[in-house]
Amino acid sequence: MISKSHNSAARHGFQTDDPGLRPIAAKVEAGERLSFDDGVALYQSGDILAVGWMANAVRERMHGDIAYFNVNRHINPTNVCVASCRLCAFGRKKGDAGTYTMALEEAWETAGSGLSEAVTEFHIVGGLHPDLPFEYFEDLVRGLKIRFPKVHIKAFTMVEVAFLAKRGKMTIEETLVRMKAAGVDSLPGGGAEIFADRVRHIICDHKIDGGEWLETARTAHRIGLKSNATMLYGHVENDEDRVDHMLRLREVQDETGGFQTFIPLAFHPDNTALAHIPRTTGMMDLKQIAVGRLLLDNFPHIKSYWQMVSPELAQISLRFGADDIDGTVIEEKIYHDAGATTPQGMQRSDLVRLITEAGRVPFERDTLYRAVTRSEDTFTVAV
Ligand code: V47
Repeated sequence: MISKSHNSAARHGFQTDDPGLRPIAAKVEAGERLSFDDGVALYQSGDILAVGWMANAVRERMHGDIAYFNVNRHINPTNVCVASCRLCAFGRKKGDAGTYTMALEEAWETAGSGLSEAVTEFHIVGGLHPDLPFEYFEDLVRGLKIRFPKVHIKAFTMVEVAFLAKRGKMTIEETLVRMKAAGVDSLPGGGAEIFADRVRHIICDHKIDGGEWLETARTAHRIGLKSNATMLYGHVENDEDRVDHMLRLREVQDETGGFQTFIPLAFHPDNTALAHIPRTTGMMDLKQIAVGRLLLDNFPHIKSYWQMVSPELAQISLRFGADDIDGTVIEEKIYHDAGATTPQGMQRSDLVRLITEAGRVPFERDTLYRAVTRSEDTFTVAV
């Protein structure tokens, strides 16, 4: 067990030239919950170092110097999608150029390819395909479990679950129960975007609304499936929309305790219908991590997903509230279709180096944040 050493934030005093941050700092120090107005004030402050200092203090209180990463592989079984989300460059209409749908054998083969070290997680998300039957997804997961019994399957966003339920004429609960029986171990956090209707109508009009996303998460947690939660920022949303999004997540988490990690996702505009929107900046990216850590006091983990914000910024985020930088990924399609210039994947050793050079202690986790130890080309999870 790696000890959690303490604690650089506590050693230095809080300083700010923004008087609006002082009452928030007092609450953070006392471990009090922040309000909606506090969230907006954090966003509106230009003092990123003071906001980051507070977030780092909370992060160190929870995790000491540990920074988590995992060895995972993304699989996107299809890019055919009935929704035409303006935010997305990945989905394509059936029959359009550039569509693909993996045959099951192909998906299983993809799962085992390109590995230099045994992965502990398959992360599976894809388009809302109009014709693929529910059994395709069950068989996909069952086949993976047979071939890779030790690998955790984190599969299908709340949006995919709700779509498959509707198409299969099942309730959300029936759908999730069948997925779990097939071998789904937890759910990724995608499709949350921004919950506010005004924003959702612009960026992803065809998706389930915010209330349905949260209800699907509640149901997953109730039947014993953990999940993550994302927030897509840097498009047409404002500070209030982001704070509202996080407080709605916090409310569900108070009820269920089923969310593991909050992941702010930086909007990539290239090749989307919102291509005129400029990319997010470093200040904005760091702010999301820090405000997320401060508002989501009941979320155990805040992930700075290196694919989204660059390895360099993910590394710095480890001092601005993040305790996790995600994984090796191996092959990423969704952001690369939208212009991401980050590598498609990283080696385990690259992640360890990023974390170590940030002065943190690398901790390889499985999807449920249990310690992973390696020998040769296999691994063991501490239970
Ligand atoms: O829901 C789509 C986002 C998400 C774009 O749970 C875009 O560990 C930026 O959920 N620019 C899917 N973002 C990915 C996802 C995820 C990723 C990493 C880790 C986890 C986890 C979950 O990608 C979608 C959407 O919010 N997305 N298009 C775009 N142009």
